[in-house]
Amino acid sequence: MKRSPTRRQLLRSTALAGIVAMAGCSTTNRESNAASTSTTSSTSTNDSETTATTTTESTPTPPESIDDWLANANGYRGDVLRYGPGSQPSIEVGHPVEDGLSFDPPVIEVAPMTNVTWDWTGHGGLHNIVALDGTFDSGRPNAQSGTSYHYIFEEPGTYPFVSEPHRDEGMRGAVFVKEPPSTGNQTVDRWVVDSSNFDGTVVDRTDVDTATVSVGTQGNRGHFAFDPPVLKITTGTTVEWNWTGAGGGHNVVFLNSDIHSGQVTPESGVHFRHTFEQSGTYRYACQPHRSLDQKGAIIVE
Ligand SMILES: [Cu+2]
Repeated sequence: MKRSPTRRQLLRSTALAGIVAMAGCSTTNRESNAASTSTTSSTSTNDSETTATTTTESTPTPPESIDDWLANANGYRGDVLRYGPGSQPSIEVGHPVEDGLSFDPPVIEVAPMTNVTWDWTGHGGLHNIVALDGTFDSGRPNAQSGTSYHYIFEEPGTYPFVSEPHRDEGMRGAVFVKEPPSTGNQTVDRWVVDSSNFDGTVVDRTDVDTATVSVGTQGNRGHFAFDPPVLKITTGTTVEWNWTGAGGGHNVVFLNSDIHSGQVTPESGVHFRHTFEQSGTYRYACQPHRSLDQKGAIIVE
């Protein structure tokens, strides 16, 4: 019976350490407040807790759960639009959708050092762009179409933002900054990096004679994906493309080669087969949906 209070004390001190650590964390993240807070805070635990509370109240508060917060973002259906390294994404400010005014696209994923631009449409009156954690702020709201604001995201992280005049009406968005998914094969990575269902995985089918790719699976803001987007096989393997029947008419057209399925069809079923006799890296797309990033790659060993 002597052990339990000891253990409880231990847990308690761990919890306190957690609070102190969090306080430190929140002050360093918010530069402007950090300066004033650090000069006034003393060393006792009680003061640290008070400081943490004050800091949270006096700055815009990032949401505890980004998913819950984004559930009320106008125009957001769970699709995160990924932009590969070197791209220059732009977000429309004041895009009318069913549930009101939105950012379009509302949620994007970019690589570190990406320059993101917001362009005002002129719809819906005054807008500005304010990061909830204070990282960026376009200043006074403006209604003028042609207004734009940009910010270069250097650090990986999650950056939720709002248009302040419409923050309670769901005009929300977010920028996820992270290193792009990678297979280690640069040719493949560059080709499929924008495809939303690509996560860096190479599906290994080097053990079979026939491998299957689904055409028109969920992704890229609709049923505009190949699954798996990246497949590895050996020479002599036949790949068959199996249409799901979703997403409208698709086809399969290879880059720098005459391999293609020929027809654009919405019907479900296997409409194309190809046996790969030469090793190499093969890239292909669905022609009607190439601009939506319906892309795939085959690595033949
Ligand atoms: Cu397609």
